[in-house]
Amino acid sequence: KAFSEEQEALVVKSWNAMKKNASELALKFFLRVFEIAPTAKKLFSFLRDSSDDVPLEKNPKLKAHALTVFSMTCESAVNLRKAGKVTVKESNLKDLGTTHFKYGVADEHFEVVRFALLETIKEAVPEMWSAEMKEAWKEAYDQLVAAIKQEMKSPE
Ligand code: HEM
Ligand code: ISQ
Repeated sequence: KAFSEEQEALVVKSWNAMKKNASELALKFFLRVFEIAPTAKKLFSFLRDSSDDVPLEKNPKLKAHALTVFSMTCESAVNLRKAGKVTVKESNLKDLGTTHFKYGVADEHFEVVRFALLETIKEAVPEMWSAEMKEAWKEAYDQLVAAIKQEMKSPE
């Protein structure tokens, strides 16, 4: 599916506006995921291993992890437009496929995370939010997920 320059611009613009509140955003994103799917908490080793008396917002790995999902989706949007396909650099698709397969991430989880991602953006930049912006993020996320799932299906 084609990804237009306008769609890329909508994703990049909103991500740039959200970055300054990155911490708060990351925490909200994670909390939203666990609100919808409480059992997903068990998938994350750094949450499973941390004792119950360390609150989520104090977990050092949580913020970085949630922000990676945002930045990779944004990066995916840029590359979809530039190259016409998903390319991610930080950690390659094979590694992402392996990690998510190993930790037991299921199809429903990808939908929960997509919903949480879109809601988090909507609340972060209400003045910018539009049906077009939603569609652009959804498309960038869906295509990134399709690429990750492809790798999950054929683990080495
Ligand atoms: C780990 C990105 C979807 C659960 C990771 C890592 C990245 C990442 C970059 C760390 C890579 C590594 O350790 O090799 C993404 C992206 C997603 C996505 C870009 C969608 C576009 C999901 C979904 C779930 C999930 C839907 C399930 C709720 C996990 C878990 C880990 C992980 C459990 C391992 C965390 C740990 O170290 O314990 N993800 N993820 N991810 N992701 Fe995702
Ligand atoms: C998916 N993978 C890694 C980290 C995440 C944080 C929040 C929501 C989804 C995630």
